[in-house]
Amino acid sequence: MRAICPGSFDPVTHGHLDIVRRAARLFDEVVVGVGANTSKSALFTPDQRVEMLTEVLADEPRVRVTTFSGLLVDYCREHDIGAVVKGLRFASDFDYELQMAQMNTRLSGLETILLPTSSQWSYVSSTLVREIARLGGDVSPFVPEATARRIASLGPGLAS
Ligand code: COD
Repeated sequence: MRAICPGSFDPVTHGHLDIVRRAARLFDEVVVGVGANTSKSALFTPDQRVEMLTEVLADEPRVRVTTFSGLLVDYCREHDIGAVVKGLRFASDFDYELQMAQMNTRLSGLETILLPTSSQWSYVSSTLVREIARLGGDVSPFVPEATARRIASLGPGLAS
């Protein structure tokens, strides 16, 4: 079966990568779908995020990375994707993910698999990485090396 790991990935973190790599052990093919979460202010464009994810996941032959827009259920129907894989860190993730999972099932019968975060990445989020980066801190422990370099290259005038 083909599955999708959807997210904003702005930027991709070791927490995201852990979920994608574990999903790739469970499914025949995993699509990493870069979507837009309009409630968050972006650091990178969707195309830049796809580039960074593609580079770091080049060693996973069953994983491919793409952007998607519109409803996730429509994208999955059009691309023969049978399951959504999401990561769970804490109770607030559960509340958010459960509601989306139930809505997606109601909309089209699409199932969601919730994988618990690995303990070493449970506190990592793109939102905190963006904040640390904007305030000039070191994000290299939380993101792949190439992503950290890319964030550093944005310089002091980081996208707002
Ligand atoms: N450890 C484990 N999992 C993690 C970690 C971590 N450290 N960090 C993040 N994750 C998980 C998140 O829990 C989430 O499951 C996934 O990784 C992606 O996280 P983000 O923050 O990059 O992405 P989001 O939550 O902003 O992405 C939201 C989507 C774009 C997926 C969502 O808005 C969506 O599906 N939009 C499409 C429109 C749609 O269909 N809307 C109706 C939904 S019912």
